[in-house]
Amino acid sequence: MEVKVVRRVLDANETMAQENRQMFAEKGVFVFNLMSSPGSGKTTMLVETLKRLGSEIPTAVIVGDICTTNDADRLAQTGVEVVQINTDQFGGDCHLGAHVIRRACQDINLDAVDLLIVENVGNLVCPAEFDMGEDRRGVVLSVTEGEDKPLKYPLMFRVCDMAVLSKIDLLPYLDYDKDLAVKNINTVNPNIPVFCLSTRTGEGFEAWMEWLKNQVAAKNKS
Ligand SMILES: Nc1nc2c(ncn2[C@@H]2O[C@H](COP(=O)(O)OP(=O)(O)O)[C@@H](O)[C@H]2O)c(=O)[nH]1
Ligand SMILES: [Mg+2]
Repeated sequence: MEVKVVRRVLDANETMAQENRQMFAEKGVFVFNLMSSPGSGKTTMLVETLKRLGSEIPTAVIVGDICTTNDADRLAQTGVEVVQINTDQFGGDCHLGAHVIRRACQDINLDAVDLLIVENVGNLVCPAEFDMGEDRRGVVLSVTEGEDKPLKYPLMFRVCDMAVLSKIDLLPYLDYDKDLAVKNINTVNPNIPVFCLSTRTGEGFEAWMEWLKNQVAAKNKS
């Protein structure tokens, strides 16, 4: 019985995700869903990304958290349009479902943006199960989380198109095997690029920015 209920929730989400995908295609918006456990550095990385993008690509951000507008406030300081979703209004969900994204898009002028970035609720499990109609998914894993997390939470790494190994400025202070972490990510998903970067020092940022810009350009061409 319970399994059927869960199935229905996922089916309903899938239907709405396809409708979202159609809407994003019609509007010519590339949608990137960024996921990770809480505190791995998503907001910090996005703030730096938006600063570096400047006016090059018109961008909007949807940010999900259970409570507070802290992240939206940080992101809005870059000047981009930001919509905060607090999932406690939707039962405290640990992820952003397709219906929530649809609702948030009503507050964004999709005709005016080419890139929509979604910072998902901090969680390495649930967000991986919910398609929102995005074009690409990314996962951030910080070096303080241990090398083994891709093996422990494989679905998240399997559904993603890229991964970021964040906070590499901390490596000198840690007993952490960066190569093993990258190997574990590629064991779960052999084809995805892994960007090792630090928002603190800017190391590795160019490669990630280039990947993002190429993805947006590829969608605009198609
Ligand atoms: N040393 C270091 N700290 C970072 C880096 N990126 C983020 N942080 C810190 O990690 C904490 C969590 O970052 P935040 O962006 O809020 O993570 P989120 O929960 O994934 O959005 C904050 O205290 C950040 O200052 C980094 O590249 N290096
Ligand atoms: Mg955040």
